[in-house]
Amino acid sequence: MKVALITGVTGQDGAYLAEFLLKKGYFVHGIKRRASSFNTDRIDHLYQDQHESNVRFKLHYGDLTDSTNLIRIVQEVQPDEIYNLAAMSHVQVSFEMPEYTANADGLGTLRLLEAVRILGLTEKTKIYQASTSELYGLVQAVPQSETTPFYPRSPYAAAKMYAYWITVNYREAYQMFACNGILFNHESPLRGETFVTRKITRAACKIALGLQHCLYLGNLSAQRDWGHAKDYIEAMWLILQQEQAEDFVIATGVTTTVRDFVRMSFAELGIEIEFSGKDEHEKGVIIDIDETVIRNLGLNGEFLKPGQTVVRVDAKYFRPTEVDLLLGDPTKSKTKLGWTPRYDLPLLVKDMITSDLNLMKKDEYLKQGGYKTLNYFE
Ligand code: NDP
Ligand code: GDR
Repeated sequence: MKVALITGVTGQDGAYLAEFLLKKGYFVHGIKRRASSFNTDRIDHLYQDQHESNVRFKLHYGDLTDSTNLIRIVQEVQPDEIYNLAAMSHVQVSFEMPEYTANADGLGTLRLLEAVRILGLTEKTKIYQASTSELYGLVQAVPQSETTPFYPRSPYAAAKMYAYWITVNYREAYQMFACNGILFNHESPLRGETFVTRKITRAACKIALGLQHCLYLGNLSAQRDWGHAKDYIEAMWLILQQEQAEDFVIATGVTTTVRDFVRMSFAELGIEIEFSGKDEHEKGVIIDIDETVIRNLGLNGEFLKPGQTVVRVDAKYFRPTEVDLLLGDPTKSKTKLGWTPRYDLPLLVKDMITSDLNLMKKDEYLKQGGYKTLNYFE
């Protein structure tokens, strides 16, 4: 039985990857951080009682900032494959926590590579490093491929740049099977709530149900190449199944503005939005409500009125330095890995809206039923 170790198993990609590898028959070990409350929502459905026989999923407490902990886990697990997905992954937050981001995202990768080397596992253990399209940063060329120069634009991207090169270096210096997947943005119903797509799909559903009035966003003109996380974790696995260790761009080859993602999300709920104004004054106004669609979705729509502003720009969401345009060239992954994404953007938006609508309807139902959250401080 193949053994995989996933860092960042409690995150969006970690959850999908763990499920995918379990289905492939792997024994999956995951590293989770100790937190004061439960942080395993995304993987609770995979939980296996460790007292049962045939257990194939095990969690270990750990942190990428703790070398001795990583060495102990790698020694205990003896993994055939390591997927290093753990990171402080929020670009805007990295401007507020640059040193921690460098430690976890940059040095954390080094610590893991060193653990494998020190333990003499360089021939056994393959390593996948979660690299990112943020490395391209300030646009040098489009579409961006494996040969496009990097120009990081945030502490996050600078830390990931170190992780990228140290992975390449360990491959060349110690003949380790260590690869970078340069993944463009990928989203899903499990996406963290503060990344722009999920923030938009959650808010659109809440607004449609009258649970929220307005959505505040930053730069609506940023363009991203958005895919579905389910497709992207499969590419991670394919990268480690190749004969040779190499780096791959994983992307859809289609780019879209944040503004259009907003339009598509509301349209999925039967709500048409028109943007007016410019830059920080830009507003998204409802121009039409398709009552039939709203009714078909089981929403009453009574909260929405044509002319109502449901999106506003707030300067606090702008970043000190922005990445304006990401558009990936997936030619190499398509030809060498045989990787083809199943989701396009409209399908991704549909999946996220369907899921968030279900979540929000639960909230609305509880609210209508008079349920109130307990206040422990009263
Ligand atoms: P998430 O933010 O959803 O998950 C990050 C994971 O890392 C969480 O499990 C988190 O734990 C864990 N983590 C954070 N800091 C540490 C630490 N110091 N030690 C151990 N674990 C830690 O990210 P995604 O799943 O979206 O992304 C996975 C990886 O891929 C990340 O490295 C990200 O930078 C990279 N990436 C993501 C892309 C995307 O579009 N999603 C695109 C390209 C790259 P906890 O749950 O406790 O917070
Ligand atoms: P990104 O994702 O920075 O590309 O990093 P995010 O969804 O945070 O931002 C995408 C674009 O949307 C603009 N934006 C906003 N972003 C957020 N979060 N909140 C807002 O209110 C908002 N308004 C506009 C941003 O300025 C940006 O241009 C993600 C992460 O998953 C990284 O870990 C990963 O490496 C890259 O994708 C590829």
